[in-house]
Amino acid sequence: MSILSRLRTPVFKAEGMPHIELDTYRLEVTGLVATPLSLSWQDLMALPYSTANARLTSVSGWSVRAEWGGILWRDFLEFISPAVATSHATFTSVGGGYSTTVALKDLDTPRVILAYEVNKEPLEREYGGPLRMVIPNLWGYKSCKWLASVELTDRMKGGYWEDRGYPREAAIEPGTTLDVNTGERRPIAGGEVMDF
Ligand SMILES: Nc1nc2c(c(=O)[nH]1)N[C@H]1C(S)=C(S)[C@@H](COP(=O)(O)O)O[C@H]1N2
Ligand SMILES: [Mo]
Repeated sequence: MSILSRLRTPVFKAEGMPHIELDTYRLEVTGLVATPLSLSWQDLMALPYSTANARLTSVSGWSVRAEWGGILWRDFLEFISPAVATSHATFTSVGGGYSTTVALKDLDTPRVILAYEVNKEPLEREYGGPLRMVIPNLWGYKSCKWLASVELTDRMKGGYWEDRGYPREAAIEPGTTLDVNTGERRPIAGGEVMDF
């Protein structure tokens, strides 16, 4: 059982929970890239491994800190070599039922990660395994679970929650949040939650 389930971190699955086998899993990289890629699990495991200690903070009022393990976005971006016109990335989940778009400038921070581990344990399916985004500086709905494709584009787009009224930019706003790690309600200043 991972730290996330021990803490009873909420499980969000707007589109349901896809069935994914590692043997047939592929991460598609499309759009404004030199060469479109279809990466197998083995291909992903060959990319540089890092960890990022960071919070996932939901607009619905909770925040969880964990040590996410996987491929840092900065390393991934270097590997896929995007075209100069690229300004955004669209993330879509397996089956296509959930998607969200993020500006590359918002992804260009050291703790944005394509995560397949949490606290050195494999990321459970409930929490987006085998592979999810963790973007600690934006509301949690930008951190696409069950990642199936990354499309590089030159524009912002709608998405699952964005089309239902949530902001496309999704900067974390000041307010209060329930710290899932301690069970305490705490004020947040806006932006990535760094102080607890
Ligand atoms: N594919 C997919 N990704 C998703 C969601 C979802 O419903 N489906 N929910 C989002 C929301 S609103 C949040 S806050 C986080 C929650 O992550 P968790 O379910 O692992 O706690 O995942 C985000 N990524
Ligand atoms: Mo959320």
